[in-house]
Amino acid sequence: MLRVDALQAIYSEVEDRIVVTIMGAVAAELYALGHRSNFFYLEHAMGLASSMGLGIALAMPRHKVVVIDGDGSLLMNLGTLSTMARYRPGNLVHIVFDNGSLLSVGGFPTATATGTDLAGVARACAIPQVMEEDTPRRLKQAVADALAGETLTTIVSKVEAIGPMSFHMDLPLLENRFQFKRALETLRHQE
Ligand SMILES: Cc1ncc(C[n+]2csc(CCOP(=O)(O)OP(=O)(O)O)c2C)c(N)n1
Repeated sequence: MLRVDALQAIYSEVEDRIVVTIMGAVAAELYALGHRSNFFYLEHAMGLASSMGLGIALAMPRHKVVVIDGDGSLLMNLGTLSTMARYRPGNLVHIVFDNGSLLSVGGFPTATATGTDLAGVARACAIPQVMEEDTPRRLKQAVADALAGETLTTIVSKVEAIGPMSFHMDLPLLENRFQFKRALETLRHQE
């Protein structure tokens, strides 16, 4: 599965949700599909998109939060899985695109390329619902089901180590940060 096809498939499920992504290739791919003020692309702080998503999910329990993670990023912050499982917000959906690679910085192999099983780690950390979906159609269904439910979910999707032609995003970090903050405030005022 190409990650860009997976993103295309889930776009309609996540476009109105609070979305936090890791930086790099996947951020550029989602941005190219259509930026929304409720999307935040966490630059620089590798590994912490899930931690940021967890904080937002706990602070805004009436809203669904989707984190789009990568294998290299998750491996850098594996403890996030036990922290997520400890607080287990039912409004958090954690999608991990596992391409076995640090694609955004040149494609060095990660530990999932040598056998680490992130879905297994998530289960061992007590994430209550862990799924593995490797086609766009199945992933879309899994995301829809997780968003319709009230159970903290991690979905691991194996994808090819292929990224976009360009990582350019015409959106400076600070602009994204202010847009996103206002989007969250608007959601809060609707409560
Ligand atoms: C603390 C830290 N270390 C390293 C980097 C450089 N860096 C940016 S993206 C990236 C790779 C991310 O890998 P992964 O999560 O697997 O996503 P992919 O690039 O494969 O889509 C790295 C190493 C960084 N930004 N911060």
